[in-house]
Amino acid sequence: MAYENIIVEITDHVCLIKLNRPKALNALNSQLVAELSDAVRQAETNDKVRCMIISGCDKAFAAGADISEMSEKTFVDVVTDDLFGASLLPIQNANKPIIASVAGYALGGGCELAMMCDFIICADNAKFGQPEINLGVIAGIGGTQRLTRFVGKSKSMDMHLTGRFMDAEEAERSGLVSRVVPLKRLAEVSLSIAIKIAEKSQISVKAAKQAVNRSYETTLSEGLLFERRVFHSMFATEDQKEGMTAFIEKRDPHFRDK
Ligand code: DAK
Repeated sequence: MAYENIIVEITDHVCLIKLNRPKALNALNSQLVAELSDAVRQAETNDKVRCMIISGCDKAFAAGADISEMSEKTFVDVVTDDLFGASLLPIQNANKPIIASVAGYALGGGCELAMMCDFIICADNAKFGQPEINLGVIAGIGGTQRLTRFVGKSKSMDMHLTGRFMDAEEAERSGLVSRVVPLKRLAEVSLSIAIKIAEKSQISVKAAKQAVNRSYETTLSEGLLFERRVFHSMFATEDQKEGMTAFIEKRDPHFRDK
């Protein structure tokens, strides 16, 4: 698939996917979403890729679903097309880690896209929000569910009912983002974090991602059992022997994903 709305680059085992509709503040139209999903699917099966980053431009990660594309749609249209249903599953279901690197606006579907990723690093100019209430709709790609899990009911309700934006400092304080960095350093810091993840045993990376995600889906006791069993299974890998031996021998481990 030829990409017109995203730019994809692979460097140091990291696939950088940059949303590239800056004039529309990276509003998520169907073509951009199709390209993004395709890029993630390709990265998932590319052995050279061990981590992904989704980013936007300095002014906007994504200012939401494309309102001009959506405005005339009917109920039957959105149900029939399953708007933003299956098309975003490759991101939600990715096995490889995906970092959202957010500068500027991450609103509506843009905020939801960021939350679909494994974690969010943002620039100090980031603004998060679920302003769909101002358009006479509500969040539709997971905002009411994921934002509530990130920041709790009170703040999530505030965001969804008033449509207000949350700045980077509040987003970090509330647990929505893992780190805030100066805008100038966002790309560099995001890449260095992704490279760090890419250097780990990919078996452990996948296991850690699955175990953390399981905490959203199950009870504590089931989650603890899942984690323990996955931990036990790591002892069947060469990378566990290498990691622990390297520690004892006071050297860096050389993981082979085996
Ligand atoms: N869609 C389309 N175009 C957009 C856009 C958007 N979401 N956001 C910005 N743009 C365009 C503007 O129209 C403008 O285009 P031109 O007029 O230059 O052609 C250009 O980007 C620059 O925007 P502004 O001139 O407005 O820039 P400002 O700096 O003044 O303001 C802003 C920036 C981000 C505060 C403002 O643009 C804004 O409020 N944008 C809309 C934010 C928003 O409401 N986002 C939520 C979108 S609704 C569903 C699932 C999910 C969804 C829907 C259905 N189903 C399952 C059925 C999701 C819905 C949403 O995300």
